[in-house]
Amino acid sequence: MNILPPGQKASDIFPRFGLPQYANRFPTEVDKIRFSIGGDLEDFEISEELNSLTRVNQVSDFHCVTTWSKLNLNWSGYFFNEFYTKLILPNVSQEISFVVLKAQDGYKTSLPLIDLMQQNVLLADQLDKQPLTLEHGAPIRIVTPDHYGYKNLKHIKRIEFYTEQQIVKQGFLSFMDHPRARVGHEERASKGPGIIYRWLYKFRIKSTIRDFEQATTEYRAKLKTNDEKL
Ligand SMILES: Nc1nc2c(c(=O)[nH]1)N[C@H]1C(S)=C(S)[C@@H](COP(=O)(O)O)O[C@H]1N2
Ligand SMILES: [Mo]
Repeated sequence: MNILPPGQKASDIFPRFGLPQYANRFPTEVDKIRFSIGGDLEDFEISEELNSLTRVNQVSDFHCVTTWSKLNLNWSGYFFNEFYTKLILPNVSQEISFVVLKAQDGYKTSLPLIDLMQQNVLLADQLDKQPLTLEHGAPIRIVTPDHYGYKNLKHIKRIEFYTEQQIVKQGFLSFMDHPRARVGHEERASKGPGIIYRWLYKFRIKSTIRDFEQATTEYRAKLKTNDEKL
């Protein structure tokens, strides 16, 4: 039996989801795993290096801030902790405390390094033993079950490591990105108690799922016609 965190409800489906403005944005490179590292370190690229890490399978729950949860997702990939220790730390000369995550669709978020070093945080490239699809983060994404969905960045393009906290989101919508967003503490947003956001967000679930589904169907159709023309 899974115990749901405060304010969450189990969902039968695992939809492609996010802020409405991302429904029509898609990753450009989904077949090859390749992303860059930077920030307070010198830039370098990660690709085949991941093969030197231990492959791990993990069953974990996924909690979207809008109150839906998908239980028992079957991920496979690499521990972020091992990734950091083996592939990043040798290039680090300062004390890193903050990580900025950037995606191929323009989405970005951040987390304290200590949150990403938890034992259940993955760089995941498979779901249900299959390579990640366009819907769920191809070719590789972050899975951090103890943080709301919006910290589980899909389509990783770049990971930046910093000694100091950075401002990642500015403007009106910045309140939606809590610096930690821990599900157990109901840290849904950076302003006000989490509980009020349950009610604000849950009315948007259906329309968001529909918008994302429609955008994905159209995009897949376009990919298919392009293929046929070649
Ligand atoms: N690159 C990227 N990552 C993202 C998002 C996005 O729009 N783009 N949305 C976030 C949000 S709000 C949620 S709930 C989850 C949804 O993951 P899913 O689409 O695999 O269900 O992805 C998160 N990571
Ligand atoms: Mo979300």
